[in-house]
Amino acid sequence: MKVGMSLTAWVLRQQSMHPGARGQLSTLLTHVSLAARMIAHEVSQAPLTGLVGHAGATNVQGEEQAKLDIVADELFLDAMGTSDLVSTMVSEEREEPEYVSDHSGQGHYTIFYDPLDGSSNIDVNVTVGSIFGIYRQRPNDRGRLTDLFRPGREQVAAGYVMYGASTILVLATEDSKVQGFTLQSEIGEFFLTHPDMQMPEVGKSYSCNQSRQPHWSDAMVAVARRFRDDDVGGEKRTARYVGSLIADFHRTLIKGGIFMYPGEREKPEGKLRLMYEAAPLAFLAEKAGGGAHDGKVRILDKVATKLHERTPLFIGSRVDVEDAFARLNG
Ligand code: AHM
Ligand code: MG
Repeated sequence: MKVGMSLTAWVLRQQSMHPGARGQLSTLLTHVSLAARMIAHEVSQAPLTGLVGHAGATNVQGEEQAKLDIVADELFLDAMGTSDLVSTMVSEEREEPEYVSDHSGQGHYTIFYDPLDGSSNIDVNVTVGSIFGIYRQRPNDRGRLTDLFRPGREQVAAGYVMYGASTILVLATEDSKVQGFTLQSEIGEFFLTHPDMQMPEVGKSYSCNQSRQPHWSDAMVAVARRFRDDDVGGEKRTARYVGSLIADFHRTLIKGGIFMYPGEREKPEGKLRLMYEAAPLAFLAEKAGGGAHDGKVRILDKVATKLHERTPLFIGSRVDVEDAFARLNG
């Protein structure tokens, strides 16, 4: 194996480029890596340890919790909580924000996270992921609920961990490009395998749950049909839909194309959550040269009015998301 740069080395190098930095974000990212490694271990062993199937409870969205949802949520909370730098954590699995005690008084960060997105896929050994977005708290607003309702463009770092054939951590900070690290599980370290990730301007696949079409607006039906029928560089596009957001987004990030989870007639807000699904991925998409909107508004400009707010999501290659926007609003 050719050894690349480790995540630890990358984080320290980023820090050294900012002489005044106190290393807080670096510390946070090493705790994200710890959470990722612990959850990756649980995911890989789930059929052996019995952590498959439902836990028998429902979360705040009224969705059935998988056993691993609960385990991953606790691991993520513990791993980030011990950093002493986070004082507020908002999880898909918890109705209210979790206020973590920071002994150092340095807990100036808030994290939104989905500990295990797509967890129903665990039972069939399909890729799942964790998603996170980190905000620096506003000094005058610390500890107040108002500090949680912020546009995604204010994230200081965001990313996801993909538990697939390999475990891959993809992240960006406010002043970095998008970086992808692959876990060497025997050594227990992530190595930089996808430096400075850039999304192709246009892609050859489109991704949406076509079975929802009867619930879509006429404009949305036309958008999906246009992606199916029009050529890209003389070739027809192909449809790709895993039904696990991180798997669908990761493919879109690397190969280009568009992922769409639109609003529906009876559910105009769609399915996906703004703060811990759409906003972190939109942060990465834009950093990689792509884009993300909800059909009307840029995702990173949206301000939630409730913690678990949902949003329609169109995300991917710049040309493709602009095209969808134009057709939805034409
Ligand atoms: P979850 O947060 O309850 O796991 O649901 C989110 C998942 C995403 O991973 C995926 O993109 C979407 O739900 C799939 O929804 P559908 O089954 O309606 O196509
Ligand atoms: Mg989710």
